[in-house]
Amino acid sequence: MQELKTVCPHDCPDTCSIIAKVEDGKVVSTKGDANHPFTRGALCTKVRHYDERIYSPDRVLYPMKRVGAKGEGVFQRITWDEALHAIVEKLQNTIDTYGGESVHHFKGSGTMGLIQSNIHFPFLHKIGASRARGGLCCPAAGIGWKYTVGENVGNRPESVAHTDLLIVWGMNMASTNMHMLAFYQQAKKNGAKMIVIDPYRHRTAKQADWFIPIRPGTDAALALGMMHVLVEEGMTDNDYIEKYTFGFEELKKELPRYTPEYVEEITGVPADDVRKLARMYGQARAPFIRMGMGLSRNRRGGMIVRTIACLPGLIGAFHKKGGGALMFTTGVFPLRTEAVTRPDLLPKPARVLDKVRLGHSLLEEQEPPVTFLFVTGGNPALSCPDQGAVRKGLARENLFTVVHEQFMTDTAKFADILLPATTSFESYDVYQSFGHTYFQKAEPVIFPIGEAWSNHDFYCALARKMGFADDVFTKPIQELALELLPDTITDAQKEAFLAGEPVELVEIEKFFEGGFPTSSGKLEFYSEQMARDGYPPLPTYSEIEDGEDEGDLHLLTPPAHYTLNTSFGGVQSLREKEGRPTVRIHPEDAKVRGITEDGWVKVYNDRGSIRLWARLVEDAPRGVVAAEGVWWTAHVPDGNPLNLLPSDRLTDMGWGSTLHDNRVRVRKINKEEEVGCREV
Ligand SMILES: Nc1nc2c(c(=O)[nH]1)N[C@H]1C(S)=C(S)[C@@H](COP(=O)(O)OP(=O)(O)OC[C@H]3O[C@@H](n4cnc5c(=O)[nH]c(N)nc54)[C@H](O)[C@@H]3O)O[C@H]1N2
Ligand SMILES: Nc1nc2c(c(=O)[nH]1)N[C@H]1C(S)=C(S)[C@@H](COP(=O)(O)OP(=O)(O)OC[C@H]3O[C@@H](n4cnc5c(=O)[nH]c(N)nc54)[C@H](O)[C@@H]3O)O[C@H]1N2
Ligand code: SF4
Ligand SMILES: [Mo]
Repeated sequence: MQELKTVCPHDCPDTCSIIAKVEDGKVVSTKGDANHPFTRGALCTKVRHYDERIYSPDRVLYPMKRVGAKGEGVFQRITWDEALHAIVEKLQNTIDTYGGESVHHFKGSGTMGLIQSNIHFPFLHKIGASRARGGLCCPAAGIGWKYTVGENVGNRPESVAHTDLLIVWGMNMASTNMHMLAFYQQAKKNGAKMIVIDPYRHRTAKQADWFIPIRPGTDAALALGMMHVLVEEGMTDNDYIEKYTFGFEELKKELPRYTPEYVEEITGVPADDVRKLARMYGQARAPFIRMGMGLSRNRRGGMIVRTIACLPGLIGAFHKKGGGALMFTTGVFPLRTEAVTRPDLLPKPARVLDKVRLGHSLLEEQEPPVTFLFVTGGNPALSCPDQGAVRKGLARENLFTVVHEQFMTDTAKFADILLPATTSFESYDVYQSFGHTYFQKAEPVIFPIGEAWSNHDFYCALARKMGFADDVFTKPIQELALELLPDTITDAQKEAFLAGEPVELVEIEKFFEGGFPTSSGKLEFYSEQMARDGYPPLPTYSEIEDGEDEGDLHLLTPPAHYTLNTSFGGVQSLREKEGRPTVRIHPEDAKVRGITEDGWVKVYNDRGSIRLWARLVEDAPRGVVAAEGVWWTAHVPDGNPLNLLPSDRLTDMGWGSTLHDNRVRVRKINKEEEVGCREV
């Protein structure tokens, strides 16, 4: 038996260091690595029995070609050689007929490894394929944060151990960032308090000292109301403002209208609570705000994050031990990702398509049309909004789709050629985190299962078969990894990296030495860059006309505790723990719809209709319903995916998804409809 080190590849801020126990070439168990400074030996429930995912009966083990209808999932085994040959032939034909831009790619967040998740880029650049902009997750959050702070860095997550007040703003930390919450537990022992601001009472909210339910999408108004009270009641740190911030006088002129009473009208948070919150924040020694990604998944998302990021600037919290704020840590890594992405291989600027609007790109008239689609590490037939359009697009007979996957996912079933992918336990990569400051390399701990290839294996082989001789396609992956390292790396850091230890290259505190990493060197209440980019230069709450009457309830689509996006749908034990595809609805909202007890209901709007198990609980305030998790269609009662309901509208910044910003109706299902409702 061997104990081998690896890293969790999933799209999670915690990027855990894992120790895999391997016996006779098989992973028999997984545990956390106690030597990792941030994750400290703990793994979440999802990854604690990762062998179940690696050896799942749903794994794709061999290359296959489709012999059934698109979406049906009937395939015939072929060899890798045959698969590559078929892809190259079709690709060349497509490029000759329509040009390189008729080729499109959906890159998901299945692996966060810097090489495996980027290695398709040099290949796509070479053929001049269409490029994707934006993303499902949270591009608006990154952009909004940077307008205020300058870089995607914040206060060290571990430092929350020294806070006296943690505000968890739009994040279900207990499910999605548990290691940072563990640092807060140390502060709690010393009397710290936790406030959660979220539209619904999730796991983390239930642990909070104070849960503040807020109307979705209105957080900028709440933050501005807090600023109003801080200024009015003289709780600001004026020396700090003078030294470290830009544009306070302009901001001050905006604040009078954000009275707690006006803020109550917008947010639903009672005026007295707005005052109480502002006072708790203003009087705390070192308050820390942890913002979640979901906070930005709405039409005001970027501006919300930009506005909340201003709050610590008013009281000097960014420079207090235990205080400040955090959105991402991504900006702390000076790694040379262009060694893998190779923008220099792009012959000319290529057409750009919105990732969030995949259905639109596949269905609506494009010049040239999209006739070839690669999917790597993603499951757009479940994860993208406006599923109706996505699935119709994927079903197009004149679209050739290549899916490289670990599992027989909903998307895989639409593939013309389906290729088996390794898991991170079977492949090499380098990981940086977006929730802590360490990066780490991981060697494979077992041989590939079946005939699985890594993304690197696949795209390099395909490039060579296309006749591309560039060195990125031929050099060993270990060499590529070394090219990611910056010149500034010390010998000791390099040695630790090569030994597979977590390495911190730059201390995050450096970014705040003497100021902020913005162009003015200060935290920007007023942003000239925003004005240049066509946004209001000051923190703002803006009204949005809905314009469409899609439903009378606001739908939230947050993460589930026991799964991660769609990546654990193939693990039965986790699915069983999660229970059923559920929608939480306030008992009063249920009652007026004739629903008096928990049971299957129909949730629908203009885009689609699905079945969910209604749980009548006061976790959801009136007017809001929450459906956690994205279930595979094989595990939902009528086979209809949740993301039929959200629209493909974009965020205010960064072409992100607005998955938390949709309206639906809920109704009881009739007796005859129950027949189609298989028990799951
Ligand atoms: N309703 C609802 N919708 C959501 C969300 C939600 O919470 N609710 N979350 C949204 C968010 S935040 C995100 S980031 C997106 C995520 O959506 P996607 O980016 O589509 O990610 P996943 O659904 O996790 O699918 C990742 C797939 O990649 C495969 N994979 C993993 N590693 C590798 C690899 O190394 N190589 C290859 N070839 N494949 C691999 C996995 O098996 C998995 O099927 O979903 C968004 N959609
Ligand atoms: N267990 C588990 N862990 C995960 C994932 C998972 O699916 N399961 N997904 C991973 C991925 S890809 C990501 S991006 C992260 C996401 O992790 P989180 O940031 O925790 O989750 P989000 O969906 O982004 O939404 C977080 C919270 O934002 C709230 N919210 C929505 N709209 C608003 C609003 O307008 N205002 C406020 N204040 N709150 C709002 C939602 O109700 C939800 O509780 O988690 C990662 N980790
Ligand atoms: S999903 Fe997140 S918490 Fe779980 S093991 Fe991976 S990095 Fe750690
Ligand atoms: Mo995400």
